[in-house]
Amino acid sequence: MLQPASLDLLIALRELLGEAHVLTSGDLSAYEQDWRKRTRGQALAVVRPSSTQQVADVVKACAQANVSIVPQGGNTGLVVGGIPDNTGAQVLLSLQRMNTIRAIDADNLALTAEAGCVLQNVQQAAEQSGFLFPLSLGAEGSCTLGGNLATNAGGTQVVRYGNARELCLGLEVVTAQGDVMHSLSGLRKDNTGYDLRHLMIGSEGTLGIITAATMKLYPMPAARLTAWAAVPSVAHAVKLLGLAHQHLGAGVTGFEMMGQFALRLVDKHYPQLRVPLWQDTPYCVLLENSDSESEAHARQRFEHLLELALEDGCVSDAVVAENLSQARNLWHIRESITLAQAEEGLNIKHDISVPISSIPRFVEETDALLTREISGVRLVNFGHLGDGNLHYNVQAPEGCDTQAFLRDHEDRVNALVYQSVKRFKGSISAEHGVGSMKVDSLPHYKDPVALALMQRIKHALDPQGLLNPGRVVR
Ligand code: FAD
Ligand code: 2HG
Ligand code: ZN
Repeated sequence: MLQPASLDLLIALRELLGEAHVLTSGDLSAYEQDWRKRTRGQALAVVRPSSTQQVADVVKACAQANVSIVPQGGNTGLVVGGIPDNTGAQVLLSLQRMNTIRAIDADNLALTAEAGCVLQNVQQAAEQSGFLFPLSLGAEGSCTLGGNLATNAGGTQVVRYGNARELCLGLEVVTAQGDVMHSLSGLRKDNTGYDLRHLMIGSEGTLGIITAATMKLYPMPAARLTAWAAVPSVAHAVKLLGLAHQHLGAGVTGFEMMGQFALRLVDKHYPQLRVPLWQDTPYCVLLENSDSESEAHARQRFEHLLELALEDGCVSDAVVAENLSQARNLWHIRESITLAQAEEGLNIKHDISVPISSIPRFVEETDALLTREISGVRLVNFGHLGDGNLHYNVQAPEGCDTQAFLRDHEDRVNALVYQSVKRFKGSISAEHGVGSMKVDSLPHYKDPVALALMQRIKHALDPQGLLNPGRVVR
């Protein structure tokens, strides 16, 4: 039975948005269940505003009723941060109808888009105007620009262009009080006080609701070449990264490493992708080289790099994609690891970063700890080596009951991995955020003064605790 106050709020929301955009019945799993299907919540209502003013009005109505709000974009987040809890008392605010590209300013190399724009649509809009919008990740067909900024998403081009944060010039945000902060300036320089844009980016919907953003564009490179290399060890992959930086300079736009078991899973679940070179090597690397001159220039520099790497022994074999379709297939293999892991069954994810120089020792020591502790454990190690960010995931031993594995081992596995991360001065969340999955671990691994400041900022901006409570900080 709904409380009278909740009923009043539903009436107010329907008046603001219309019946069709305040959902309380039917199949709401797309909004209430997380991408990995590990958690299901229940919302008082799913609301779908179509303008910044409507978002502000919804926030004001919720604030008056003291009802909390969970903002949601594409619901592809991996840390259970964008679904409601199971009380049936929260409003799930979907930004999906706010999907207009507002402007492209060619001379300022900038694009302004609403928060609910799907990332792939933003990339395509940039491309149609002759520009590159470089943010790229496996979920780009369904994640949204607002979600990317709220999580400070990384992806596969960070080594050259940075995270979502580095790409953002300005934001429009609805505050916890329902006011609108208009800061879509597109300025590259503005030192008029605290940078609230950077405070909002990565705040996972706990400080404000992003409704639009102005993002940087780049000239389209003349050529992009992709190579796939077998490397004898993680240390050799790091060495190859150094060589790539030295010989390709800013041309290095992607540098991904994939362990043999991660590729075995892709081969098992998606054999049509024909994973190259994986059977005889512990790790493979996917490298992308962008060139502002020509394809011939790019190929010559790339081949020179790979010759040096083969001579040096840090690469044992390599293939360079001959054309766009081969390059796309190589990237498709890399992007399919998450899906192949999901096909294999429930698993434990870690999205860690340590200084690149420490990656080989981190992997060696943590592999040894886990394999000693849990017999038969399978390690799915892959990720953005160019950024020092690994998805150091753990799959249950073959044939075991995965639910039981998670129940019996998840906390211990997390503690072992996080303590190892701490020893190497790393981060327990490099790109996916904290959400609710890591909120209780954070106090053990974050500087206590930094955490206390975060709590004070949260309280100052959202004193009623209405925006995505229980996520990031408690
Ligand atoms: P959601 O999942 O809807 O929300 C994520 C968080 O942001 C929640 O806390 C939510 O409350 C908040 N939020 C959403 N929209 C707003 C808004 N407008 N204002 C305020 N808060 C908001 N992530 C990476 O960083 N790099 C990767 O390479 C990567 N690859 C992925 C591959 C796959 C196959 C999948 C499933 C996920 C991957 N992710 C990756 C994780 C995920 O796609 C990103 O975190 C993405 O940025 C989330 O966007 P979204 O629109 O789906 O956000
Ligand atoms: C990626 O880099 C994503 O593919 C997902 O960040 C990582 O599945 C994962 O653990
Ligand atoms: Zn990633």
